[in-house]
Order: sequence, then structure tokens, then C-alpha cells
Amino acid sequence: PSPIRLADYRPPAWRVDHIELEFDLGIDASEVRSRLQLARDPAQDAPLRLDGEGLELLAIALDGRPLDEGTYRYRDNVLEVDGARDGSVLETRVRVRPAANTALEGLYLSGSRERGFLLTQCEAEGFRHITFFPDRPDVLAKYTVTLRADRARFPVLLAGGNPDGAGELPDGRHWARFVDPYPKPCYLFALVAGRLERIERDYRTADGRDVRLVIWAEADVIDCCGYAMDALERAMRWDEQAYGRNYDLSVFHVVATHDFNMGAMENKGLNIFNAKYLLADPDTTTDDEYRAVEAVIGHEYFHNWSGNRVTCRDWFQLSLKEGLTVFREQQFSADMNSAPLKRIDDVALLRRAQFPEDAGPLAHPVRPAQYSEINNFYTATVYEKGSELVRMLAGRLGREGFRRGMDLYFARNDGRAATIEDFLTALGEANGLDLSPYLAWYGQAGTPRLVAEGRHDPVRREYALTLRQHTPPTPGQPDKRPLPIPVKLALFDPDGRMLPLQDGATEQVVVLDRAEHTFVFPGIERAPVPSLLRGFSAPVILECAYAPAELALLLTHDTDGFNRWEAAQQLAWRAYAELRDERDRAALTVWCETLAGLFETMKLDAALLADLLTPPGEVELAERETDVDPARIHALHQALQRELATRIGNAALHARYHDLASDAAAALDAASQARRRLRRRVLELLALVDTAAAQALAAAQFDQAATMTDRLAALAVLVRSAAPQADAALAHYRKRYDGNALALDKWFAVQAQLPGEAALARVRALEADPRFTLKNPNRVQALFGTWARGNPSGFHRADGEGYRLLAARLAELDALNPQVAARLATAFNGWQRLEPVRRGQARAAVAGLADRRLSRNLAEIVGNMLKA
Ligand code: HT7
Ligand code: ZN
Repeated sequence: PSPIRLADYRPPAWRVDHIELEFDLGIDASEVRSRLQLARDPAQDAPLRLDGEGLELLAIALDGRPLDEGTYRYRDNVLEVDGARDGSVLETRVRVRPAANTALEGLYLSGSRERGFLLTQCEAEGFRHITFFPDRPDVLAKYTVTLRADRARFPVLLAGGNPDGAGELPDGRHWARFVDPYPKPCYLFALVAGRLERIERDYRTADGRDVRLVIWAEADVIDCCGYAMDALERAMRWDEQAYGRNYDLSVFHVVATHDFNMGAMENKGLNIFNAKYLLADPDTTTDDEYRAVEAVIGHEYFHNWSGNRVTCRDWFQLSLKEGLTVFREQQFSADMNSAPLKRIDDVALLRRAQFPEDAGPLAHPVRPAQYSEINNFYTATVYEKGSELVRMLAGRLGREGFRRGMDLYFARNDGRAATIEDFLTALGEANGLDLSPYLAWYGQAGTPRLVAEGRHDPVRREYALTLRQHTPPTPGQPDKRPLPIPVKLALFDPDGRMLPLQDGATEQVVVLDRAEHTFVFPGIERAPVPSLLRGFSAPVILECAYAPAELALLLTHDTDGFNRWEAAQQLAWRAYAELRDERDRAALTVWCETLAGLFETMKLDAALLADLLTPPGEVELAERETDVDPARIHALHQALQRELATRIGNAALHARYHDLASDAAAALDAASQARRRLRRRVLELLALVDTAAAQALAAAQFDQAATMTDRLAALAVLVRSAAPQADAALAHYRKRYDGNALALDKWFAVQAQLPGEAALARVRALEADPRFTLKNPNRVQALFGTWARGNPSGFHRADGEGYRLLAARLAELDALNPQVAARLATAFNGWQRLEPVRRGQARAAVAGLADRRLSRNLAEIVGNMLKA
């Protein structure tokens, strides 16, 4: 099929002002009646054409009259109807088949036929699998939804909007109606029906509306929803305070499902969550997962304004809601937890997931210009880089200016389907600024390189900082323009003190808005050490020829927590290169000495210290290389950390481990979490230099753990170090958590991380396990996602067996769930930069896939992968 292009956007020829939906729900077959109140754009003369996929059309009538055969056509997923006028009413009745829907898009069954429940997923284009409709985000309609079903099998009936009546029907059936007063695009429609339990809380909004908050889950996990409820309340308060945004319906439903293609979905008034981002309890949830639940709860809630009240004109504008909402979610998490640690996590994710995307065959702008399958564009670029662009704008406007701009954006676009231009215009107008130069960031793919060179002139007492930028070509975009790059900076004197800059401030933002510019700082007596891109003020790769001692100074003295970590990362990168190239060990020595010094002082926050002690991962190291050999990178990565552990010393590591281990409580406060994070890092380092002792400690930690964080950390050390205790621990874990899907996912994932040659046999054994199924996206991600995307030395085998196994499973998975298959296939990203033997093997596997009959989703990914 030919791609869909942004340049071809036309407003809809037909709108739907009101839709009435009636569902007669059943597991194998459900019937959907729809009544569309149509409005025609007088400026256009197109026939009425509605999207519909896989629908069994049972009846159709226009303005109350059944239509004759020749007056409508349903083919190629489009229903075309003759004779419709402005104000016409189109009624259809269709049948859909939820239990047979393995793609988890449209109306489907979660769980078993006997005990599972029905639910919908409509973003991006799932609504067309439910009924006929102009399935595009700029058609906003008011929804009245009536659900009917057998009461015993489906005691709970939910749809988005406010409840508007419920009652009994003959033959043990019942009904419930919901009316949503806010016009919405159809991707925000949702229903849920089945046997579910609930927890509830009353909430009064800042503007005085009483709202009932309800979280729904299956009976066996309803006790794990309390943390999410607390997080929801925190998110609602935060949005009132930070953005002045209030909730707007009388009820807010949240539902957990184990069968979901993504993390969660912000359907109006009825959010649906992958259980992984909703359920939490100390026995099964790690500290990182607790934070993820809070973040995703916040994210989906914040969409109620950034996405729902103000939605997107078309799917090219996806980052308008996703980038903005990720940014809002990051601010929320930073406010609820530690801001510097949150920034480190977010940048580490950007580097791990988005930078490789932007550097490979799948690179695309934050606002893509074309797509074949929109589901392939829910990417790290649209989400994470999109958030970085909002962060740059927020930084440019300052706290109050950004709030003024956001207020204007929401006021002006409420109830509209907006564009990224609308966003920049509102932010700019509210502040008397022209922000249009930032639009270039949305249209240009690739990560800019920012080269910094400083020169100190002792005679003029000046420091001149020259900044240059260039962006490497990406597929379809050979020539790049300079972008506005805000560089937040500070200067440190050689004693580690910050120097006063403009107006006595110690921090300043300069904006590089051309290919090269020199910024001059007067009154600088001694050659300073610049701290650049503080807080990661722009999503670029900084190249600055720091001496190792200068990085050590920043690592020790920088007042920006993020840049301290960044200095450690830069040192580690260089230390790695020294080991790889068998060069002098200048950076390696400084890295080890400085970190060992910080380790000894005991002054640093434990979580920050844990992060400082963590060098870039194997995926990031590979990012900077050509002829990538993942096995060698793994060996060097281990060697690098072994050097650090050796320098810190067995005795110090043991002492710190025992000191941290003395706190065995399951408390969730920041200090307890920080201790667990550092304990894990210390144990990992110890495993590299005193392996048997570390394995014994890990085995004991596994047996006595009071939290999943400690249990899983210990299990990971045992498995990855091939400890003699590993099998018993795995068996014990398996038995303990056999009925718990989320805990079992971790059991699969921890083994999929087994490094090197041993991984393949383990993956094969695990996929034969009775608990493995290709039908569940979380399980697929736990096993194949962890292995192929997170374990380079285990996946990228020189004999190509890893590639062939993944390709074979992708073909099977594609027939069941194209969205999940396409996402997993991105594991092949970067194959062109592998060393020649692996490159040939990977290419053959991808090409073999391309020769098969594939879904549009997988075909687009595989095709792009081979194009570049
Ligand atoms: N807006 C939601 C996106 C989403 C999704 C997209 C495609 C296929 C299935 C999906 N489930 C959810 C999630 C979010 O970003 O909030
Ligand atoms: Zn989102």
C-alpha cells in the first residue's frame, strides 16, 4: 500500500456530531448497533466513506430507510454509502468476534473464555474493528453508549463518560448506559465487561467537582491496586497545582488487564492499563516498578488534558500529545521523587532507546512526514525525544512563561484537534516570542553532534567557548539544517568553585542557532572547566576534549547532579576505549580513582553513588562503534567494571555490602530504595572480583529478601554469574510465583539476560515451558524482548542462530499480533553496523522474513530495515 503523507492532509469531508452505540456483548460474537448523526463539509463534494475492518455487516439504513444492495459498497476496509446529506442519520448493525481477536485491537477477550473479560483498545485505529466510522482523530463526536449482556457472565459493564442509567432485561440480561458530554475522537472510546472487583475513593477537585475514582481488576489481584490509587490521587493534585488542570467527569475508571499491546491507554474516563503498570505489592514489585506504576498512572491521567480535551489533528501530530505528556509525567515523577535521579534515568533511556533509533534505518523525525502503519510510530523518538523538545521549550520560557504558554494552549485548543504549530504558537504568543525556529527540531531526524572547544586568554582574562553543530544524514534526509540548541552551562575554577557569569549568576543558557558560534565570557582569571549541557539541556551528543582530570573535577564538584553522572559516563566511555584499543590507561585510572574516592567518603546519596558506579551499558557502547562485535563488547564491559571493583577493593565492597544489608526492611521510602539500589550495584561489582563469595551472599540475599528488589537483584547475580546456586534459586522462585503472571515474567526475563553463548539454549528451553505463550505480549517481551533487545552478547551470535530463531518466531507472532511482532522486530535495528560475519547472518535473516507474507506492520519495519 502507498504511504500516508502529512503533506496530503485534508479536513474530513464528513463529520459525526453524535454517535449512539448499542452493544450486545458475547465472548464469541458481539453485535454492535451504531447511529451516526452526520454533518457534511459544504466545501467538499466527496461521497460518505467510513472505515471498517473485519466487520460482518448485518443491517444498514440511511435516514430510517434500509439501504438497497446497490446503494452502498463495503470493500477494501471502506464502506461507501450513496445518498447521504448534511444532517443524515446512518444506522448499521455489525457482528464482531472478540475471542478470535488475537491482535488485541478493537474488541477482544482478556484471559480465558471461562473467566476472562471483554475490553477494547482503539488507539490508533482500533475503532474501525468495532463499527463503521471516520476513524481519524480530527472527527470529534459526542458518545452515548449502551451495553447489554448476560448478568452472571458480565456483572460489570463500563464505558467512558458519565453513568446514565442501568437496569435489568429478560433472560438474566442487564444493561448500562454512559454519556460522554465531551466531544472526542473515536480512538478514545472504550468499554469493559466482565467479572471484575473494585476499589474506590472519593476525590474533590480543586474547582469543587466530586469525582468517584474506581480501580477495577480481577479478584486475585484487586489487593494490589492500592498503590495505584494513591498515585492517581497524587497525580490529580499535581496537575491541579502545576498546570491548573482539573478532572471533568463524575467518575474516573481504571482497569487492569494482563493482555495489552502497550503500557496503558488514556480512554476518556476509562483508562485501561497493562497490569504490569498498575498492580503493585512488596512481594512482587521492584522499586523501579513502583516508580513506573506512579509514572504511567500520571501519564495516562495527564492525557485527559494533553491528548483528550486537546487532541491531535492527525497521527503525524502524535508527539503533540505523547511528547508533551511524557514531559508532564517526567516533571511529576521528578517532583514526587528525586529530580536528579529521575533526569539520569530519563537520559539513560533516551540514549539506550532513542539514540540508536535515530542513528539507524528506522530513524524518523518527531513529526514523521509519512507512514505506512501508524502503530509503528509509537516510538522512542515520538515519545522520549518529543519530551526533550518540550523540555527545551519550557527551559527557554522559564517556569512562569511556560505555564502562561500552556494555559493559552489549553484555553485556545480545548475541544479541538490541534497541531504542533498550534502548540508552538500558543507558547510563543503568551510570551511575546517567535518559537517557530524550534519547529525544525520536529521535522529533522537524527541526533545533532555538538562540538565544544574552549580557549582561555589569560591576558584578556577571557574564556571563549566555540560551539559547532552538525547532524549526520538519516534515511531520506541527506542534508541537515542547524537547529536552535540551548546549552545550559557553568564554569568551574581549577579548585572546583563555580565562577560568576552574567549578572553574577553562576549558570547561564546560551543558544547555538547556527552551525558555529563563539561565546565569550569576560573576567575569567584562570582556565576554567566548563560544565556544559547541564541537566541535559538539549538532546544532542556532546563532544568536548576534556582532560580526564577535568572530568574528575566535574564528577567531584559539579553542583548539577546530572552533570556529575555525565562526567562519570564520559570518563567510563574513555576508559572503555582505552581497554579496547589497548592504549595508555589515563582515563581508566582517573575513573577508578575518583569513584573509589567517592565510594569511601560515604557522603554521597546512595542512589546517586549507585548510578555513578554504573558505566554505559553494552547497547550504548555499541552505539559509538562500527564493525560491532557484541561478544567483545561484553567482555570489555565486564573488564572495565572489574577494574573499578578491584580499585575499590574486596574489603571495602564487602564492608559496604554488609552495612547496607543490615537494613532488611521492606520500606518504600527514598532512603530505603537508595540503599537497595547501591546494595545491588555493590553485589554486582563484588561478583566480578570475589565471585564465589558474592554468589554466597546473593544466595543468602535471595533466601532472606524482604522485597522483590532484593530478591530479583540476587537472582540476577546468580544467573548471570552462572552460580552453582542459580538453578535451585530459579526453581524456588518458579514454585513460589507459579500463579502470578507478572512475577513469572520476571523469571523468564532474568534468564533471557544470560550473557554469551549460553543464552540461546536457555531461550529455547524457556519457550518450550508450558507457561510460555506467544499470545501474551508481556510474556513475549519478557523472553524474546529481553533477549533480543537487552542482551546483545546473548542474541548476536556469530553463527546467526539467534537471528534465525527470532525471525522464525516473528513470523509466527505476526499471524497472531502484528503490533507486537513489529515492535520486537526492531531488535534487528543496527544490523548494518555489526562486524561482517554477524552482519551477513542478520541480513539473511531479515531478508528471509521480508520474503514472507507479512502484516503491514511487520512489512514496514522489515522493509525499512533493508532499505538503508
Ligand atoms: N496513547 C497510548 C498509546 C497506546 C497504543 C498505541 C498503539 C497500539 C496500542 C496502544 N495502546 C496504547 C498509550 C500512551 O502513550 O499513553
Ligand atoms: Zn501517552
